[in-house]
Amino acid sequence: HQSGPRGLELHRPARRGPEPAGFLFYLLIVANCCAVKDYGNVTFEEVANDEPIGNVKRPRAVGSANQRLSAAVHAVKNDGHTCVMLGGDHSLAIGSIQGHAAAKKDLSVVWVDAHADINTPLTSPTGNIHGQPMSYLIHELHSKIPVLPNFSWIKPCVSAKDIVYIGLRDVDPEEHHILTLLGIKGYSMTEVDRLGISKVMEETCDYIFSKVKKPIHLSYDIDALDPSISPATGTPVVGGLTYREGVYITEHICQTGMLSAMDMVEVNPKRGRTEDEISSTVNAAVDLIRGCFGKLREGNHPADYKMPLP
Ligand code: 6HN
Ligand code: MN
Ligand code: MN
Ligand code: MN
Repeated sequence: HQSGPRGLELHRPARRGPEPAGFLFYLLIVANCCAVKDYGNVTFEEVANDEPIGNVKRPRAVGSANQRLSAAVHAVKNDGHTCVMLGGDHSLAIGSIQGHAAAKKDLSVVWVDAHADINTPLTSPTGNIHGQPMSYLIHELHSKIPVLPNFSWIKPCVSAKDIVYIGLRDVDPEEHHILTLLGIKGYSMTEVDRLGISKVMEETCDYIFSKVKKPIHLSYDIDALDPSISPATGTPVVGGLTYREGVYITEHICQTGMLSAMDMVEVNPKRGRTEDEISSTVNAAVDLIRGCFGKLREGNHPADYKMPLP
């Protein structure tokens, strides 16, 4: 998907119908100046007798859905496109990053989230896999991951030094230990407050591009934004990014020219209490995606634009 002068035009269907299986919401993506190809949905299929392993919930269903997602993302990348995943919860980053890494060796990951999502199955306080995706993907944590059914296809594919977190404000003690132990770069909301978002993004890009310009996997959890903007999500946390800080991140990532795939996750209309809460959350997600594909707040015009003559 090329970033065009006006960015992507994304429209939400006027009528809220039944949601396609596997996605908690969907957007009808209409090509404007960008060529957009819809690769369809990856369905989340229930698996019979999917008993917890330890406290890990629904391992077989999540493992198998991610395996199919990984193959789908691999195919999109082999077609040469920038890939956009609309979630769905953040466990989809397992398949999405794995499939991306299968096509592009040496990725950097920019993880925008209130949460670090780096619990191992053994440290997780909840057993929810959406709080664990990073742990399966990082080389340095490989020896800490127990065997789980339908997870054996996963091969660690990112190094701790190639990850940057932005927006953290709800990190479990076990996760904080892992982040410290591996020396993972992160800008919590404290650093966003101290430095401002422009400095955070400048430093983030200096850091990930310090040796070679690696392709970026942007994993954007809508709960990074403050719940006053995006309340329709599973685990809202007060004190988040403003709408403007959230969009600035996407504008900055876009201008690097290195965005290779993005996840837009945890957008969950079922968690909205009013129509306004749902539309505010979904519209923010759309604006973040458009920012990633070249939509500028200063305005855009086609390079070959000609003014009408009198
Ligand atoms: N998310 N740290 C908590 C857990 O259950 O491991 C919360 C995870 C939130 C997940 O942001 O996608
Ligand atoms: Mn979730
Ligand atoms: Mn997350
Ligand atoms: Mn989160």
